[in-house]
Amino acid sequence: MSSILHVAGVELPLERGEALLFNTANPLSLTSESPWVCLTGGTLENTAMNQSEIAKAFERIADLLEIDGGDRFRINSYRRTSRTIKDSTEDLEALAKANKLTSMPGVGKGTAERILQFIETGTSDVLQELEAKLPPGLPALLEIPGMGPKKVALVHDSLDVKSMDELKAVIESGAMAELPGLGATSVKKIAEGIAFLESSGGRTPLGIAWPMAEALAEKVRRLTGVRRVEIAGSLRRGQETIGDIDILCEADDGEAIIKKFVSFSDVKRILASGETKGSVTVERDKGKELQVDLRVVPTASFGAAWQYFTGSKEHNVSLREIVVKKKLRLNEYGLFDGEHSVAGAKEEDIYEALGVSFVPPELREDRGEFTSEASFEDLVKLADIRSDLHMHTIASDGKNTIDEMAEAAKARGYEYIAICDHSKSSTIANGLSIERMQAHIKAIREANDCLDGITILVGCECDILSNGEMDYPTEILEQCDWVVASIHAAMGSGGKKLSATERTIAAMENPFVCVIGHPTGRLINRRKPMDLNMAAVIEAAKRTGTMLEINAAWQRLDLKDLHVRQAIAGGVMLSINTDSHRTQGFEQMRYGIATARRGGAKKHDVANCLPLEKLRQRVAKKRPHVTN
Ligand code: DGT
Ligand code: CA
Ligand code: CA
Ligand code: ZN
Repeated sequence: MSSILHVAGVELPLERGEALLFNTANPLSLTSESPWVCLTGGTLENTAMNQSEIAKAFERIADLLEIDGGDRFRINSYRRTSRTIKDSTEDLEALAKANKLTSMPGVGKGTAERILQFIETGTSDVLQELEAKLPPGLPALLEIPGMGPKKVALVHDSLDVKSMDELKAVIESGAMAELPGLGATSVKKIAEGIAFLESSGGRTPLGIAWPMAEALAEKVRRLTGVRRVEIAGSLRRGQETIGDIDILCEADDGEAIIKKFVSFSDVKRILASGETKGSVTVERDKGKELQVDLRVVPTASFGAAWQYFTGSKEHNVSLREIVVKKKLRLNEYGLFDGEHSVAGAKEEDIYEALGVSFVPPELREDRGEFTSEASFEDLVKLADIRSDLHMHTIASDGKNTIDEMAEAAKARGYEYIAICDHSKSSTIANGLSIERMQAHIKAIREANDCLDGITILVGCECDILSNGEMDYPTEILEQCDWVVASIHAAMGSGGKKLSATERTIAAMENPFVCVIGHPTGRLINRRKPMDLNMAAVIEAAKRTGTMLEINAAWQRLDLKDLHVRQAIAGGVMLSINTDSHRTQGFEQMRYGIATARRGGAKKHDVANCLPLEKLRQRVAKKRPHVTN
């Protein structure tokens, strides 16, 4: 079973038990006064919980009830309500306001009251009672990939497991594998899930941290006496996950600024409050906190401090070697020759004074940025992007119409887009049957004819089946201007005929396949990448003239930075797409750009920086030539 999770304007199909884990990477519990409730732009929602959060809360009640050994009928009823809410095209809040919640299928008076309670308070008595009743360490086990409520209930009832540590103990002792219906393989998977959870749980995905950092930076910017505020650290470098947020502020009275900073309404805990540095935590998710460091520096040191606190540490260490060779001294206050300051106010001046090129923040990882081969010219940037070539509409699992997506893309200044709804085998994602796809193609062409100022390409996101074949026949694919081919099912490929690498390469052999969507299938902090031989994939991409996607959805960032490097070195063209399921999803392009830049991608490496005619030529090159 699976569900669709809505986060920050993106929707992801999830397998059972995954939703809650994902939950931990999502600041669902931010209150309505928090400026970053709407993560990828759009309007501020003035309710304690939005629709998808409420749907998830119902799902959680069902999960907890199931662990508690609750009544089957009740459990199913909560799950059904969750699905109803999730699938509802009507605005839950509007329904609630109009007192019409009971008009939804299967929603009675009691359920309506619970929904209302969630909207108004962000929680419900039922949920709180369940959480209080179960051993406190038990619900956390649901976050382990591979552990659904049934298994949690099983280990609790049979082995009296009440916490993560106790679960680890029964895995160690072999007792868990003895339980009916489990066995060594599934226990091994759960053990891997625990290891994965523990290794990745602490860092915050870029797409969560970035809007939070911006909102906080903006608050600091509005304080009196503040001249300039910038973001530093791993966030400025566009790293896929963030340990803590670093903010730099130019002002004279540091202590006064820090005092105000640590008393922001968002602050959960104050870790430090001094004359130049304040360190706090803000709530990222129920129980999870994200650290934010603010440093206040004078004008003369701003550039030096920005350079220093942008890091990475490894980049700074390498830079220091150059500094030492020049018999200079560099710290967060400036670059010095003896007592004389050589540079400090501007970051560029520091690099210049050291005789090296200014290194774009995304490339400050000590991955060869100081070598003579390094070139930063034409590194791709947001302004170079002319289109988005992977998005969904209400035809499959998106939330907006073709027109709405096109209008939003036009408003962003795009010249063209490709509508790429799911193919027939993606039943979870309401994939289009051949008949529906035929009608959809017509609808896209019509929308294109009616709308000026942007070209809407007919596209699809066609599943790569487990045997490596495409989910649509040639007669559909050849009608598409743009075909994204993706693996969505049977990722494990254990026991299957073809490996993920073989499936991917088989898809690339298809002349209509333009690009491989989210090539490794990973979900940051949640699902490991498929076991893909990247070198072989890149080689085949080059040979067949197929592009590789940088899926910009922050949950994916797939290809990731190092793969981008590898692909470019292999002469493969990239396409940076947001895979948007609603108009707000377009905002995520910046995460894809950051990833591309970290991989050293230049404007000419990116397909959606091409004018439409050039893109069409590239697509045509791979296709069979009709001669007559
Ligand atoms: P994060 O927070 O783990 O995602 O990664 P960063 O890079 O943001 O690291 P953070 O927040 O600990 O420190 C911010 C920057 O400050 C870091 O990138 C480089 C600089 N920095 C911190 N500690 C040191 C250090 O011991 N030596 C040098 N050279 N730089 C440091
Ligand atoms: Ca940091
Ligand atoms: Ca820090
Ligand atoms: Zn997609």
